[in-house]
Amino acid sequence: MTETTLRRHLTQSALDPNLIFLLEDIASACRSIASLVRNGAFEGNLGSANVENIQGETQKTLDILANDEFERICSNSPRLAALISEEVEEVTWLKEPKAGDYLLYFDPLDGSSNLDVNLSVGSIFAVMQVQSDGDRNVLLEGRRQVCAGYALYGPSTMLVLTDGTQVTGFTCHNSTGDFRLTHPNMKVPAETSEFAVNTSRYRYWDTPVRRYVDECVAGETGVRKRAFNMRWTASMVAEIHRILTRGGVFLYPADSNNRKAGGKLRLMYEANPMAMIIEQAGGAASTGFTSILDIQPNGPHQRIPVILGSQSEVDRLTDYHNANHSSETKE
Ligand code: P6P
Repeated sequence: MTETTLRRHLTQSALDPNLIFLLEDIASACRSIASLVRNGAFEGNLGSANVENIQGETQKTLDILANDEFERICSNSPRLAALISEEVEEVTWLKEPKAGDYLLYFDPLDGSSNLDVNLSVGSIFAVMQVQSDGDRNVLLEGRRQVCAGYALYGPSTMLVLTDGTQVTGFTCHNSTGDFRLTHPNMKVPAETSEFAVNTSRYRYWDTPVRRYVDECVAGETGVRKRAFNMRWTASMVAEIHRILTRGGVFLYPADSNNRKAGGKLRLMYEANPMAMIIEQAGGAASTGFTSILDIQPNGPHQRIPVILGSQSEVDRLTDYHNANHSSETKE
């Protein structure tokens, strides 16, 4: 059987050819980043670049190199008007924006603190469109994303993307380097017994999050009447891929320590693309109170609370947030 390549899959879709060109450029950038990551030790790229990014985080050398690959490879896409990168404070305009031109939002190397310990990292991207000729507004809500995806640099290099019709996974063939369809129509299992959260932040958590995690930890003797498992890989891409594959819920909620900053994860190039993927796969994505894709951004690097994954667990968490909010407002 002839395996379906990314090119065949995209050309069989109803996508605008210019969007297909862009998605193929993104795939090329991810393939190049995979090589940089796997050869990082040989090229002295694993360490810190001793530079702080807009996020106030010390950049890894590979953070910068990955960003450069996205810029170098994607900037030639014929209708790409602007790049919005986690690693760059300002929006990079490539051309005078015309209605329908593409806007590329990306986190070039997410989870890069895992590099030095040889654990999975990834790239995350989302594509939206210029709304009218000359319009330089890039602060569009996630519902306007025309496609979103991620690359996972794990035991294999995978590209997972959605064009708003389904979620599709491709694996990079180790010898030929092309992405081949391996995971058609990915769906988040509705039920799960696995949650992902950084439990070391327990002391900062609000009541609803503590309630949810306490109930999971209570297991068979608690209200959930079953055992739960916990995972935390410090790489959002790896967590989301696991959830897409076997279910689960991922939490990086607002807490007393990050609330002033808006949360930990960034809306435009982490939460929004993952929310689109998870919703397209039958799951849900919330801040605890609001669907992430409905948030009206206030800046390109805005942070946001993130709860996403299996629908039943996200629903439970939003119920707990709303119940707590109601009881607090009555006091
Ligand atoms: P913590 C990586 O820095 C990241 O943005 C996500 O990929 C990951 O889920 C989270 O932050 C890890 O956060 O608190 O474990 O360092």
